[in-house]
Amino acid sequence: MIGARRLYQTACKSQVQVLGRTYEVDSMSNISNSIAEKLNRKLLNETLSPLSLLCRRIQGHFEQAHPGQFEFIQDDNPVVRVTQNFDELLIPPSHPSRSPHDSYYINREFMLRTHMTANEREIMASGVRSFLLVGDVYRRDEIDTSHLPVFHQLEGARIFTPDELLKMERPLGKLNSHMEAELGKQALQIDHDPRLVRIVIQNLYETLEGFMRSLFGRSSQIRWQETYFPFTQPSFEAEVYFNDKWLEIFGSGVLQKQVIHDSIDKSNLGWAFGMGLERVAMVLHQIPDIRLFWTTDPRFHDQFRSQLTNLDQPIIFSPFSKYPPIYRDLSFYHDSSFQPNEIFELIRNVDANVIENVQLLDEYTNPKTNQMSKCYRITYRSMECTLTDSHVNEIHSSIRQASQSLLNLQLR
Ligand code: FA5
Ligand code: MG
Repeated sequence: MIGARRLYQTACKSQVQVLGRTYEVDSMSNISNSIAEKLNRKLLNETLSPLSLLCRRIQGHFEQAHPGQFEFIQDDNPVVRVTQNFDELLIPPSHPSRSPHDSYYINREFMLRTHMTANEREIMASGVRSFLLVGDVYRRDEIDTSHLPVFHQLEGARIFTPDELLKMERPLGKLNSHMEAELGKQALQIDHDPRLVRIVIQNLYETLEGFMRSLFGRSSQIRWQETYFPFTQPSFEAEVYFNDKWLEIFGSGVLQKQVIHDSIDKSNLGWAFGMGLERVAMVLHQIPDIRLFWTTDPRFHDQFRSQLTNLDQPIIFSPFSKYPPIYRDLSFYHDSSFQPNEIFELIRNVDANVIENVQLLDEYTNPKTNQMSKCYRITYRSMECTLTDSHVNEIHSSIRQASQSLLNLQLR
């Protein structure tokens, strides 16, 4: 039933190599060819990638604003145990992100991390209490100009002893009034001292406001809102007003007691945050399509060269080409087991590089027969050349064939 899973199994039989290690394939395995290709290219190690430049800039800010405080760690191996990504972070067994429709499984024991929070506990276990962590993360997702199944996250965390916190307390203990209001909406963790929690939140707020202003400008407008994560309580997300839009930058909160590693005394408290690097780089440089980060065209990377010597140099990307799009529609009948992410994954596996967008145009359920149908419009556009009609027809016909043979869809 699951297309990507079949593609993978035919290609790889009973074992698979991921980043030099061999894993057994089982019924959970669903890593597709297009993901396997991306696993080996480490954008954070390419000096002219706007992502690695952004990481250096972030590191520079933290070293200057909080000297000696944070250890900077890059983790290039996205393979984690399923328990690390979910169970240890208190993500319940029924959570939708655990579904193989949403996440990439190597097998029932190992997966590609869906967020950098998955590596936090092992860093704490190594004795590091205050860190910034970057790496690649993987999620099965829709296809458009701001989503790819692989992106990069910066995670940060800081753990305090009660003594450290009390030394940081302000005479007035005053929180920013907006944070005060947001905090008022959420319950604290049982057995957390509200006085200590306020100091943790004050530090989270000041550290991350300073960080966002260093990225988006001193006078940028920032707003904090309550949100929910299973591994933090209370939890906040922050948005920045940039180019006439509010943009979600990161999620954050006070780490759940059970999430802080057992090697750390139970009286300690800490905060953590997680932020998407592509999203920030796209906004800062006005990069219009997330696929550009993966191009090998030097006309992209050369535009960031001046940041090698001056990281704060503002750079607005100028599109080097806008090749025309070609549209094709894919219409089919399906039953209630149909999952949209399966068709996205199938399309990506036929040729991920020339597909800009897949959009649901129309859906219909026949009231008499209960038969369902959907029509998706696929936008074909290359970043590197003008596509010809016959090339697109070939790809489109492969997609049609694969929809029939792998997903059992009845084409219209
Ligand atoms: C998380 O991944 C949490 N682990 C963040 C966190 C860490 C919360 C520590 C509390 C404590 P979320 O799924 O919202 O949360 O993603 C975090 C950030 O990653 C988002 O704010 C956004 O900047 C970025 N992001 C999420 N999904 C995508 C995507 N598909 N493409 C690009 N960036 C994304
Ligand atoms: Mg979010």
